[in-house]
Amino acid sequence: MRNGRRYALAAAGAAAVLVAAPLPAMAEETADAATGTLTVTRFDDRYADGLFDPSKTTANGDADRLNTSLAAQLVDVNGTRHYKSADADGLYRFTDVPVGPATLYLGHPNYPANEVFFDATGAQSAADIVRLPTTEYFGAQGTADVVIDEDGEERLIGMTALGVVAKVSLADGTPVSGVPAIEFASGGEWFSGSEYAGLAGGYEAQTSDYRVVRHLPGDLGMRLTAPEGYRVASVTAATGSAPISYPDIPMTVTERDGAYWVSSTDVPLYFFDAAFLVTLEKLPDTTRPEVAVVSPVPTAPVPALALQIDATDDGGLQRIVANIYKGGKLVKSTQTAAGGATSATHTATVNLPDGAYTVKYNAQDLAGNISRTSTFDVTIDATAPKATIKNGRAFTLAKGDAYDLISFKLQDAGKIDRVELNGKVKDLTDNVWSDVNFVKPGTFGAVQGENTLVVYDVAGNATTVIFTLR
Ligand SMILES: [Ca+2]
Ligand SMILES: [Ca+2]
Ligand SMILES: [Ca+2]
Ligand SMILES: [Ca+2]
Repeated sequence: MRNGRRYALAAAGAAAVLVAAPLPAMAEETADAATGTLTVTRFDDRYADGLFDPSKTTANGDADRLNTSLAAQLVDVNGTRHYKSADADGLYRFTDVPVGPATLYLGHPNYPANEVFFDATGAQSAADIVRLPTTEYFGAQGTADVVIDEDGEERLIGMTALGVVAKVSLADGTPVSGVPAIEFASGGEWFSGSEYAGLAGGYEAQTSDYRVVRHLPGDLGMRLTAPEGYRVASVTAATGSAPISYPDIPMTVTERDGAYWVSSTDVPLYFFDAAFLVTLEKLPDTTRPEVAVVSPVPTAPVPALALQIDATDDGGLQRIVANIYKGGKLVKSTQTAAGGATSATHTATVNLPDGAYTVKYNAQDLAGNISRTSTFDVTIDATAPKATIKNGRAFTLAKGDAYDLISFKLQDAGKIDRVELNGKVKDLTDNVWSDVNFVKPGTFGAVQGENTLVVYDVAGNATTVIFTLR
């Protein structure tokens, strides 16, 4: 009805203009002069559901209301600017607008703009609303394309300043910086987030000119890629004026399609933030430790087992173990606790009876993973060689406590390696049985008077014999 009346008035105005116009142009002027009206309902979506319904109230009693505080502007098909304040009933009515495409501008209350406008014309739910761009036209303006026709046009335009943020931390509250990817959603659109400067672990989406993205009412979403080695342990949400620091009112979070969602209708004031509070935890460690023996490199008998076994594990080591077996039976177990270190060394010196042994060693991480068990064989020889003086005149000639000639028979189960006579080395073929024959002054470094013969086995054990040559 209202539009019809306005149209009638517009037609009367056109007729008045024609009084002064030349008669032949009358038909053409009548066609060109077709006009229409545009009625704009502008509202603050204080109960943030994207619809204009003042009967609904938020948790703290706020409700949608018309916004009449600023003028609305319309640039018509001819480029003419129409400037309107709200009528007494709170609506903006542009009349006598030439039919054709036009642009509607609704002023932001802040400059630079810190709100977002949306077109809710005909919307049944927040899913139907459409984000409007903000452009500059005598200030920051929510901007909508309209087409004026003779039937009259109506627009329902809402304004909101919802924020969506995330705080990412570990269970102990340590903030997590450098989350590889985090995004926030509203109005069916995803916005890439970044970390606040100066607030570790706090994230939000920013516009290309580094200003906060204001979100449309409806489902507000967040999804993120946890840093390598971590996963999401829990996501909760809260709302408030500064929820990153003071998350006061809990919000219900639902999870779907790999994202977390809250409803903007849980936000008590339409310029508050919904804050997702993300707790990360380390991924379970399923990787075995690596382990390597450093000592001994068991190619020959040794007098004692000096173990050094190194291990590494990215998730932290619990202990390194080396068990010593003889004939398949455990004779000694050694270990070192690693206390969660990512690398550790186990050392032990083990004295054992002579014989052949097998050592099995491995490492365990904090998660209980056990490295491959490795094995090496080792022979213990802790017994010094035997050296006995040979009898028989061909080998040995004794005169009292001294000798004109002396020969030795050498024996060692771990094999004789060499002798040193007065410090002069004589290498021998490694054998269980060996000899040093026909020693007299002038041979093998022997001298008149006291001589010292040291006999070594392969393991390094030594026997010393002192004798006197005449
Ligand atoms: Ca509403
Ligand atoms: Ca591991
Ligand atoms: Ca020996
Ligand atoms: Ca030798």
